Amino acid sequence: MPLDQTLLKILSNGQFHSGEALGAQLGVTRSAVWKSLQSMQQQGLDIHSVPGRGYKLARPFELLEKNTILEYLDGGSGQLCSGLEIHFEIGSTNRHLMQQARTGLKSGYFCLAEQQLQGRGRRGRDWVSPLGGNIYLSLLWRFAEGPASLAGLSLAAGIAVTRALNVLGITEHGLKWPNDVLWKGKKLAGILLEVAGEATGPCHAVIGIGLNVAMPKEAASAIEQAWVDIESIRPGLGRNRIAAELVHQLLVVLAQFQQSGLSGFVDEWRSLDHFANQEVVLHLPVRKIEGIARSIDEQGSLCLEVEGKVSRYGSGEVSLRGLG
Ligand code: BT5
Repeated sequence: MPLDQTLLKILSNGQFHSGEALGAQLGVTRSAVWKSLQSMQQQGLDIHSVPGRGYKLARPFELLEKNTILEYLDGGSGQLCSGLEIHFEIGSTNRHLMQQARTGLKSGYFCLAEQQLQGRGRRGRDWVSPLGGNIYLSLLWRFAEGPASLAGLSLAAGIAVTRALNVLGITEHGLKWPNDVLWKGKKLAGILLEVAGEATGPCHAVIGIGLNVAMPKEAASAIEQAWVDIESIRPGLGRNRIAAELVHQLLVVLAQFQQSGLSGFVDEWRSLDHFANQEVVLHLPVRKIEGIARSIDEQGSLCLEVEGKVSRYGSGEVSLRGLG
């Protein structure tokens, strides 16, 4: 286990620990302890240092634990999980699973990380992924058909996230087409779907979810839109419980999507649509279209009403008129 990780495990009890005691416990010098703490601070973790008392995490921290997450899964969804790995540090959980997919991993395989050094959003954007208590999770799923059959999969994944939030007692959330989970209009989670395979099938998808649980303030300054984390909505929820709920709901949703596609999720998605019937701007690669958002069709395309006529769009970015 890397020194940072072991150190974090000791500090996670929320108590003060002197540099000397930490060094002795880990069999390293005080200066090695200090360097490791400093590097974790640079990665985003809030650590208090008080002369004479030592070091303490600014807030309690629960490291992700594979067995704890698996124990939360009931027999039903647990059987759908083919494996789960947790990394302390990784470039991107999505990229990792896209690469690992070539090794024959089965559907239902998860990768989680405490931090991502190159967390990815869509279209080359970044996902701010500091160490400090958020969830970065990817799931691999295989399909017999080609990528065209996966239209709507990222919308279904959004449903899984909102179902997990419901179970955790978080309400007032909504979905923004195609793939944002909002809470009172602020971005709480993002979904990145990546697909590879033959045009006529088979293909595989990696569904990546970044869910803000406890975002270190300093790292958050890199996010150029309104955001929120679970800690400020409903403090004190354990991260392993949150991760397990997400894993469970994703497994249930993916199993259903594989059988019957988006059809069973369309009404639920519409009921959560944050922009329904609002004046929006749809940003396409070469132009912008202003209209009224009329939610989604059966395939998950955005329905946009312009001068009384509704057209459907399979991709693009939506913002509220006046804001984008
Ligand atoms: C997304 O992209 O919303 C998809 C994010 C998916 C992240 C997960 S984490 C696990 C897996 N592994 C990865 O490498 N990625 C996935 P997009 O719609 O392009 O939104 C990106 C935009 O959201 C950025 O340009 C920022 O404005 C904002 N943003 C970045 N980090 C954020 C954060 N932590 N919380 C809220 N907003 C954020």
